Amino acid sequence: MDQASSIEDRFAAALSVLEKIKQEHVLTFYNTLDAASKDRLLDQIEKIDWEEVARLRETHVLKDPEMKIAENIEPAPFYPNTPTDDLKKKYAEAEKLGEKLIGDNRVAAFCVAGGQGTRLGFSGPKGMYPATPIREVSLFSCFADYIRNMQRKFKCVIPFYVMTSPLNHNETIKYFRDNNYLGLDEKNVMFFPQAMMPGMERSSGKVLMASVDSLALSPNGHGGSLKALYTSGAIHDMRERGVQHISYVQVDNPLVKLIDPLFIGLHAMDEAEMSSKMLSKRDPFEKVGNFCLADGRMSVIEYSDMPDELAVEKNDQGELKYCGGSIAIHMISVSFVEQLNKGAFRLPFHRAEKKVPYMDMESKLPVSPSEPNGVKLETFVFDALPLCDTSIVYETLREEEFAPIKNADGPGVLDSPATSKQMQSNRAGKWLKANGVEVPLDANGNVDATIEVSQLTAVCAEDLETHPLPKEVKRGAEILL
Ligand code: UD2
Repeated sequence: MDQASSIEDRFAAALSVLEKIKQEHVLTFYNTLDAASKDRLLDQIEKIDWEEVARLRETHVLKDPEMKIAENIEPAPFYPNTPTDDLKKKYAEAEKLGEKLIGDNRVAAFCVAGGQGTRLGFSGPKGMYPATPIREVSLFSCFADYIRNMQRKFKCVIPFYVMTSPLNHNETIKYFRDNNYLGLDEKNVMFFPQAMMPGMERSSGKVLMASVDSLALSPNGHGGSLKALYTSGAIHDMRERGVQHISYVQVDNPLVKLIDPLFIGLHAMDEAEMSSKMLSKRDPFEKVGNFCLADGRMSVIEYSDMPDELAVEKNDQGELKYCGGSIAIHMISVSFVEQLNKGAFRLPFHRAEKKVPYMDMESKLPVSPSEPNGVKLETFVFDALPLCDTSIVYETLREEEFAPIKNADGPGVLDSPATSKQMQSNRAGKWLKANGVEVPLDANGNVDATIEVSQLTAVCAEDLETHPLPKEVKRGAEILL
């Protein structure tokens, strides 16, 4: 809608669209609102694709769409972490190419941080969560330090793009501003919010209201990043800078190798449009997506959609056949995002029944449901993989690269701050050991000390070679490097 349109015209246009799809109840209180609230509500309404909402109400809300798994599924091929003899030369060349691309300012870092972090029970943007074992620096700080390290090493600029959502956008920007952009140059950091989707009432498909002047909105899934990168101008900014490849990471993993020369090089050398890192699944039902070739196309089948009989299937060597777990680390080519957005690309929506807080339309009182009352709809970034002509998968190691913080601490809880901190100490211990330092282990093989290596100091074991190191780490010690 044209900015200059009068508020009356905007209201009339909104009403006409909403009446057609029988969602006009969202304007019930419009006439009682002041000018600012009218504008807020209309603004939300104008940003939503109501035709899509109407379609999804039929296909995904009033019924649970059956997930169709392709007829021909096989495990996806991948580049192993340790190269076989015939791959050694390629890996060496790929690493060189990756380093050249980084040094030539062709690579950007991109973090999707629009999620709500509900499971962790942290009220601020998740990137602000104090993640590391000693200094307790934030997840965003880990990424900023990583970028600073690589910029120093390769004498280059790595612009950092952060996707927020309207729910945490201002707070995220304030955090960076208040903390001097975490040591990065302000002009190389860009924030943009993803789009939102209205929650719908499970049985009626009616859009839920959060208050008299607001819909019950939530972020439209990390798949929304592929559109938001384009509509926000981030892709345009990358083009102006000469950036060709985007290193995509989630906000929750402090161990992620945000800028990885070998992975970047393999992606670029094979001219892939979108590539992924995988790790060997801990067990058949680990909550990570599964890399497959579905009718010959690279795909990730989310853990919740993977049929049990496939998940447990073994290969001839008695190992899990579908061992490749997706940890949501990707390289995405700038030209691929452009090509998607210039065409009419549409990622499939996934349905999740959730407790959606809403306003009771009779009493106007807020309700916090104790049972799932609504349906949230999200798209997933990995659903763009089948749209690629070429997509590669590279195997990483869990102990080197994956220690996500997803759940609040508790006995036996995985992917929590405590498990992540232990894994951060473990990786630091492994790097020290590789440099000749004695490191104590406990009965479970965990490092029996708290060790933190700032990403500014090192992003791999080799970075510690020139750093002053202790001869040994004492049991129970705290070591900060
Ligand atoms: C994701 C993957 C799972 C595995 C795992 C690894 C999905 C559906 N599953 O599970 O296969 O790779 O991660 O850790 O992705 N986000 C947004 N906007 C949104 C929703 C999410 O930016 O609308 C971001 C969020 O801030 C976080 C990331 O996406 O950085 C992951 O989101 P999640 O916590 O919903 O994904 P999870 O842990 O269920």
